[in-house]
Amino acid sequence: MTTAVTDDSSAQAAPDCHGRSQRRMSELSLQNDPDSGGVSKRINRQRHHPPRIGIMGGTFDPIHNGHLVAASEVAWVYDLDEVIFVPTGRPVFKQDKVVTNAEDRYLMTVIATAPNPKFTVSRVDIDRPGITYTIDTLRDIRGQYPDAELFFITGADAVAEILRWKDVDSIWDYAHFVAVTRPGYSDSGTIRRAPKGKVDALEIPALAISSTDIRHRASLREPVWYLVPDGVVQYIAKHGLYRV
Ligand code: DND
Repeated sequence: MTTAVTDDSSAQAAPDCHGRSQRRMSELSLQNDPDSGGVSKRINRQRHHPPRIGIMGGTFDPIHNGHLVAASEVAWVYDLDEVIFVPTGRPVFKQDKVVTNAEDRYLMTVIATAPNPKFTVSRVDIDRPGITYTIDTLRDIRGQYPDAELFFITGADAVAEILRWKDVDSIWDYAHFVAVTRPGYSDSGTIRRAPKGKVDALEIPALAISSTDIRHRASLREPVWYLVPDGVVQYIAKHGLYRV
């Protein structure tokens, strides 16, 4: 893995394997630097060459704070320059289920990610016709970022199924996989069965939030405040999503 690059020559802490201490030092010294020009300049100064890009794929029906914490935590630990959220078009494992139309899921993802300067949203899966497969997501993002180091972010439930994904043998060539787990989670064996070094497990603060539960609550008119960002609460209400 590439070591984090900073242009802060005063950073003296030895970087850990993910470059975290380098980043902390860089941020601290820039905060004290009267010429640093504030947050946006600080972020620009930290970009890596090649860029380190996270990809958070999901149905996002709807996107919730568990997804956002997972992406934020991986971005921090792996010192990513950007996390691209990629809402699925037609999710392969949910063909027998009702899924909210792609434009609503896309817009909720844009609203939820807007406040974070490192978060962006891609339409590649929505605009590609047919069933959504991660191998195609990775090919498309690789085409847009030919030099980048790619990190695909998954929850523990998704990674447990990864060996059943389309073209799984080729998937590993495109990205490093980071499986976020709740404290105390014990891996079902998927990570051990994946090619060596291709999947990391990263423990993140547990947020017992699921899209299924949010849809259920919304269908009963129960509050979903603080499970999803405020703008998503309002989008769900305004468009009458998940009402039965
Ligand atoms: P989901 O439908 O699980 O998304 O899809 C996740 C990704 O897997 C998408 O990019 C799919 O295209 C891809 N996939 C699935 C199946 C087959 C194939 C590809 C294939 O190529 O053959 P959700 O919206 O339900 O969840 C998004 C992510 O967030 C998942 O990784 C999920 O595990 C995770 N997550 C949480 N992480 C932390 N805290 C929570 C979470 N709830 C869900 N509370």
